[in-house]
Amino acid sequence: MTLDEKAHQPLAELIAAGDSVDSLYSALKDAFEGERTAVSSADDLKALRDRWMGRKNGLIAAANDAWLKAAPRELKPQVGKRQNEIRQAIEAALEQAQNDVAALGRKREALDVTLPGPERRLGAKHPVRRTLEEILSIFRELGYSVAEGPEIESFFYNFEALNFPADHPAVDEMDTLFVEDKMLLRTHTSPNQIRIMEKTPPPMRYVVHGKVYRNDAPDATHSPMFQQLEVFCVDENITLADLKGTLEHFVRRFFGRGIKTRLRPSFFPFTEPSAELDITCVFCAGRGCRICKQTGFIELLGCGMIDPNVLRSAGLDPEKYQGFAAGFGLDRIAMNKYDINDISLLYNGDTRFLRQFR
Ligand code: 2NL
Repeated sequence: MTLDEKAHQPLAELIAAGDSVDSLYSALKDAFEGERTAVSSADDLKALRDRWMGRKNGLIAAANDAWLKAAPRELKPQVGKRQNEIRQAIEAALEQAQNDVAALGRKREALDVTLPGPERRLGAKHPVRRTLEEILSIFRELGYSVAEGPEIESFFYNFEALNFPADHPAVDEMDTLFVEDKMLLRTHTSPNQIRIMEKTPPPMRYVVHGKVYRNDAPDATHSPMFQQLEVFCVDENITLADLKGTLEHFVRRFFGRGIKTRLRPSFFPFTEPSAELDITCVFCAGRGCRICKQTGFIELLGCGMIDPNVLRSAGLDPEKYQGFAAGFGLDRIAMNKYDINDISLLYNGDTRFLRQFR
């Protein structure tokens, strides 16, 4: 006789045939557990619930009628207890199965390969970085090496080796951020050039670049940190003509063939003679506009022949070697190129600004 048949058979007859109350309920429970583990969908679950807990035709209802209600008086308490236990156990198991099936449904939804993927937030190359890379590639073409150096520098490398007189205003604590006595945040990238000259035999051609720091009040054109790029060349027989030719080549490659240059005498402690290089205004092609203040020219960089005192403090003989150097703020060039009117936009980390450079 199958279990289904037994569930409809009066209890007294089953016992007469050799079953017991315990064995009958254990068999029911085992059968339910077996069927329950096979459930893998909402339809399976509904079939299982109807088969076991259906009010009219369910197996538990059948056992209630054939076993409990028809039980001999002396067995009633035992059968009633087992009947209650199995009903509660099956209800609990069905509820658990209901949760499992729902979770399975959610998992299947997450695997819907036809849905669009999540949006990827792409980064963007910072305008100063773009400018830097473009400039580096122009100088690499000319055989220049690229170097970076420490941002915390000694007073010696930042000032003394660069021929600053002791009372130079740039040394003043108004401009320089000291870390401790005689150690400071570099105010320019030039100290790294001294380091390179000290350990490199001429000829040398280098671009040095990096962050520099000054104790300036921040405004639209000043930031306490900005980025500088300097180029220098040391060899025998280097003249002002080499400086001029190199910078003119750079300007035409970077800004375009139509740009004209002019050298204007200037002063820096570390170069002699010194000059500033102006270029015809890239916004009005030299006709005069708001950007160039109607002059037709914009100031691009400072430059000059490396002062003999600087060569000497780097261990080079100025009778044998000469050099030229030039330096500019990368931020200013990037602002020019991308028409950015406030330096703080470059450094406040606002992704809405940076996203424009994708
Ligand atoms: C400016 C001007 C300049 C240099 C930087 C330099 C470095 C050494 C020796 C000589 Cl080690 N010169 N660098 C020379 C002239 C100008 O920068 O206005 N920068 C923002």
